[in-house]
Amino acid sequence: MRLSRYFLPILRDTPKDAEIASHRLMLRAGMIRQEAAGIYSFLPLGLRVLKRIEQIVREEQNRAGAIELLMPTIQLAELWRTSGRYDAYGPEMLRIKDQRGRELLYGPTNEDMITDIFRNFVRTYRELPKILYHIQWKFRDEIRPRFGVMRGREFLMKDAYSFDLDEAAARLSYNKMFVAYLRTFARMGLKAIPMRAETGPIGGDLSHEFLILAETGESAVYCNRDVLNLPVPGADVDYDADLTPYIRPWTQFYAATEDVHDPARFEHEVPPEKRLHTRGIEVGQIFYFGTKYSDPMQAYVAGPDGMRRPVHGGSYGVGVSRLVAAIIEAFHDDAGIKWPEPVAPFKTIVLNLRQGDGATDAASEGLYQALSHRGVEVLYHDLDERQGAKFAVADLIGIPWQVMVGPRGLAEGKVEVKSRADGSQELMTPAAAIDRLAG
Ligand code: 5CA
Repeated sequence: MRLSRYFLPILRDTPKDAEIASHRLMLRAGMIRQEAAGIYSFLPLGLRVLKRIEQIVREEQNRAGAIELLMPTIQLAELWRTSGRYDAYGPEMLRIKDQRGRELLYGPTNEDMITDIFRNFVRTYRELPKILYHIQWKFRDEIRPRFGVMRGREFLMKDAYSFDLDEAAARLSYNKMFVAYLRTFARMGLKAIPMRAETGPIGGDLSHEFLILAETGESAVYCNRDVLNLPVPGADVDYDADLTPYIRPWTQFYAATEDVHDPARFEHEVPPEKRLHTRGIEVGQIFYFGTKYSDPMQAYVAGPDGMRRPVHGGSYGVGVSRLVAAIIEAFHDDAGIKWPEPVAPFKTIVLNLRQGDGATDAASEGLYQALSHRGVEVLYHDLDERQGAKFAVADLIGIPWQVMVGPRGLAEGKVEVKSRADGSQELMTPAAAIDRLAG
């Protein structure tokens, strides 16, 4: 992509009302624009990151055996009455009427709808277990939307729903999602820690929140420092095998959010030097809620004995749009964002340091073409701007590799390749740079 043809509305000034780094950087880097309180457009650069996060989430859901579908954002109020949640949900739900006077709502979550789909098609235990998921926009009319896409009103969520014959089977589904979440966040470069959590309006008695530790996080957390060093299951994990050996290390250490924190237990279980009390950003939450929805909605299946009984369910959310901000909170410096490669909007940026100079233009153009042909996502800074301004933009938008093409280096047949992550720089021939970046 040539910057001269792209749409990258960089802001010069730091936006005044953005309180945390990720919000400021997303606005400055031209990733998002606020349309209303807690409602954002994702501009092209922001959308690229959102899509990459979404794809990692999708791949790990699929690997765990979950099946993707897509439910609408708009739902019937009637449906929520069948589960008894319409009145219970409260003012965060955006209630709408269509022109025929039918009551609709903009979905804040989908337990009710997926249970309705399930009960319509599934009759027997032979079709179980099933985990269905979608990646869809949600609306929650938060009283205090803040920190940009971190706490929005409209936000993108991956929500999965499991269906099992009994509690024991449902716990296996819960474990699958637990492991899938460990892998999902690790692939984005994040250390997300599962912590025992409150279930809130989703219901149920077993829940974990996955949090990344950050001073700017909204949740207070308490844990044993040792959880920070636990291994994450590899890509070869067998989701049909017993997953408890992967999970037990994570659940044996104390790790709890404020809502369920037990100070006496914390002090009893965690030696003083291991106690960590800090803040975190919740990037995902998983719930087991038994028959909370299947009971009132009569989502029954016949068991091996022919008896019909309500299915046991769980739901599993990942904050896809929130992750864009959470990753920036974890990876930035004073100059800007430092994207981990797996979620970066482009892998490489080519900086033409003397636009209009025949040799520099030709070398930059050549690099841009060659990298593109080799399948590297590359942004070519081909605008007529000062060197310093180009460096600043490259650092701000955080592309992992910067290739600097200038007359001084070219005189020796070299370009400079700089890593945004650690600032290291290396002179090499354009051919070597292409091999390095396309490797
Ligand atoms: N139905 C369940 C699981 S599918 C559910 O809704 N869970 S949740 O309420 O915990 O939301 C799932 C994830 O969505 C959260 O962990 C969080 O990462 C993200 N999320 C929740 N509210 C917001 C919000 N206002 N803005 C951005 N992300 C949010």
